[in-house]
Amino acid sequence: MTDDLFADEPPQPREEVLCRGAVVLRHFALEQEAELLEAIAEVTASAPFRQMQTPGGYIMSVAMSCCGQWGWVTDRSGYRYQSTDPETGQPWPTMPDIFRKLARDAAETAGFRGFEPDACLINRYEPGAKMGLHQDKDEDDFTRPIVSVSLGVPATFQFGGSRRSDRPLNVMLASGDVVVWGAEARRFYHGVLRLKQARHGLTGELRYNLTFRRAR
Ligand code: MD6
Ligand code: FE
Repeated sequence: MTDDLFADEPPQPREEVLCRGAVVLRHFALEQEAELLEAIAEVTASAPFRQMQTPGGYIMSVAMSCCGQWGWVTDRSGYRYQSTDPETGQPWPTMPDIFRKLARDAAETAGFRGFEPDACLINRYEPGAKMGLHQDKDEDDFTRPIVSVSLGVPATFQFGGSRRSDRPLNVMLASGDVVVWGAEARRFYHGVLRLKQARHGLTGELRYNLTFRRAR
């Protein structure tokens, strides 16, 4: 950890392998933090954050929105991708270029060339919000990776294995950290522990997460 010894230099990106197919790119999006947050504000002005219902009838503690050709939604009838926002009936907002380029560059850095996301899920965590262990398995092509960008207050990301019972690794994700996830890790269980009360200069008490996928 040499970051703070050179406090007048921006922290240098660093790669931490979690397992075959999954890597954390520390600070990868840090320079673009403010611009990414502005783009989130623009997208969610037309597709507002909402807390969706799971098929089992629970209200998710994480508020979500989407942009791009496909949006991920859940309600009593199940999880799915759809091209329109169920709240407004309108197509999801266009994926901002800065999102698309970041996702592509991060994927390439992790060894997945030519990643063209058609879906971006935007998660917003308030203190106390969490996401239980789950697999991302509603996409058509599991040879495509997922790119996940953390912004704002840090969170503990849990990263398990192919079975729910596999004991997860706890990984702290700070603002600007990017996780790229593919190959044999693509369907591994993962989640986010209850967000602790903390402050970030640009987001206050909130954490945002962007997950980019190729849905179709
Ligand atoms: C989050 N992330 O960090 C939730 N899924 O808020 C995810 O569910 C996720 O970070 C697949 C790959 C990376 C992720
Ligand atoms: Fe996920």
